Amino acid sequence: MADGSKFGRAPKRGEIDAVVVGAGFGGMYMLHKLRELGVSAQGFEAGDGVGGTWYWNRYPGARCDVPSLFYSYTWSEALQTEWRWTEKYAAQPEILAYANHVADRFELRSLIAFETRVLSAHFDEAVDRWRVITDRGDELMARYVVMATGCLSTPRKPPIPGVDDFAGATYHTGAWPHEGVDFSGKRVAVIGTGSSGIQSIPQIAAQAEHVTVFQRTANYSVPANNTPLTQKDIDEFWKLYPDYIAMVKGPGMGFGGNPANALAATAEERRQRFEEFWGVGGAGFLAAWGGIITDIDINTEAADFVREQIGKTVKDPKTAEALKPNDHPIGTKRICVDIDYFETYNRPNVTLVNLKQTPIEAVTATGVRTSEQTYEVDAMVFATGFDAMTGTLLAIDIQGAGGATLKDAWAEGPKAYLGLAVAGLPNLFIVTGPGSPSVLSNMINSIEQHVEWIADCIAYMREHGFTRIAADPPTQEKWVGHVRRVADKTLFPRAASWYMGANIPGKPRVFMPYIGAGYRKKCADVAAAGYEGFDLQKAPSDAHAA
Ligand code: N01
Repeated sequence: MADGSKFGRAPKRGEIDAVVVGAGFGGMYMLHKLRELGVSAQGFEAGDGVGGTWYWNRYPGARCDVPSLFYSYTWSEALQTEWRWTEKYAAQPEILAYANHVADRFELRSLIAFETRVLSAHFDEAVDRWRVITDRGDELMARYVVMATGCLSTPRKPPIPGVDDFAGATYHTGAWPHEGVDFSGKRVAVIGTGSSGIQSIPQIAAQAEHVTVFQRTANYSVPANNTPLTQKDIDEFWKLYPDYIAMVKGPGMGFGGNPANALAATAEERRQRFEEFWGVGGAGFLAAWGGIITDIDINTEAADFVREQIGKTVKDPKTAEALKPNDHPIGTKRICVDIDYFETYNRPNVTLVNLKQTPIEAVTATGVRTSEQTYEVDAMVFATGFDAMTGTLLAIDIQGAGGATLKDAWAEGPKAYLGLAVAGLPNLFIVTGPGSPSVLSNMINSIEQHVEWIADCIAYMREHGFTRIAADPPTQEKWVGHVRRVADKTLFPRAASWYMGANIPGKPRVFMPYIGAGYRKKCADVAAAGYEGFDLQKAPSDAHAA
């Protein structure tokens, strides 16, 4: 890693304009924008390199489920033209290489202290600055704090009895060893069949002696139909690019679409379109018909179609039946995109354990015990997900004006105005926070929109001499209510998903991302109206606003 700053560096102390937490795609772009504005900024990153989610999730099979050509920053056309993706859906090493290329090309590394975790941020009202403390002894007084900490960055190992007693090697897909893992000749347990499990199981099965998959909830998955990218694909992309940019910069799309056209079509026409979208592959399957995510009848037809494909693919009828999702509408948990996932169950070295019938009772020193039997294994892979959207933020001791803590503010679930700012925490911004489209959108586009909004806001404050901006509590409350009402019109609340916080015992059940249309326009309108819904102040003591 071409980073001279990470080992043995002296703690950073003193005043700075901004602290940026996290060096994934959000943090890197934020640092670039702040530097452009002439705002001094310090990045802190727990890992020893850039890339965020793509730095940590190095499990075999990790791959983007957004087509690579669209999973790129749009803010530098030079970068867009010079970077050449090799596959329709890029694999993790290629995306991490892209992140490293960006860090080098835009000379971002010198702005980041690596292997450094932010422990606390307390707002000092006397000076309108955050006191930011890290685990490496840094203590900075920053006018602004930008949390670019990612939505899926706190891996979660479930509290199964005996889970720490296992004598063999254990891995979590979200914190995979950088040197890789050789499963040759090993009996491996994989717990979890979300996107990470579904991507990694075929790869692990290709190497290991035996894989036992412990499935609690069967999941919908659509084949990626991944292919190498050809020059023709790239030429096509550039033809579409102006429309794509217009869409990215446009008012912002909502989820769901109009069910009317699906209902007007015949069952045969609907089926044909499912076939067509299945053939193309990928998460776009959910766009086969408007209304899949809002109308249970259309949704059930789509779900039946997927169940039928599983039945056709998996040879053993009992395994096929267990793999058919049946307890939530399709799309209400993140749809998975796979390469040979269901086919993998036709391998002689793969066993599916249906935890709905035979739950896990305990992990022992040598394996996994269910209500039926013990499975002896040499290694265990936890593909058990994350404390999504709030876990990483709540792990930092954040205290705003009057000592109000983020923990208290979010005791009943996350509340953030536009997903960008939290009432009571002045001058602190979240990139793709709860209450914004975030995980339901192309993350890289949403990251760009938030970073640009935050940069514009800081520029505005500096220009007008403001030292404090805070979301107005009643306006935030209205937004939070709106986010919930929009979600309630969809099928999303019917699933016990991580979108709802349902994967973490005790976490409030609140649908966290925003699914409505027009989000970008709303953010732009708020800014154009002088940051409507925010309270802006000037500190008389601070003549030179940072
Ligand atoms: O995590 P998950 P993930 N006993 O929470 C199971 C993104 N992503 O890492 O559903 C047994 O989805 C749990 O079962 P259940 C994407 O947004 C993207 O896979 O709770 N099982 C579930 O099967 C994704 O949605 C890509 O019943 C237990 C699994 O573990 C998000 O990250 C690739 C259990 C967790 O699934 C998270 O995906 C990877 C227990 N005690 C990830 N506890 C791309 O393709 C949990 N489970 C870009």
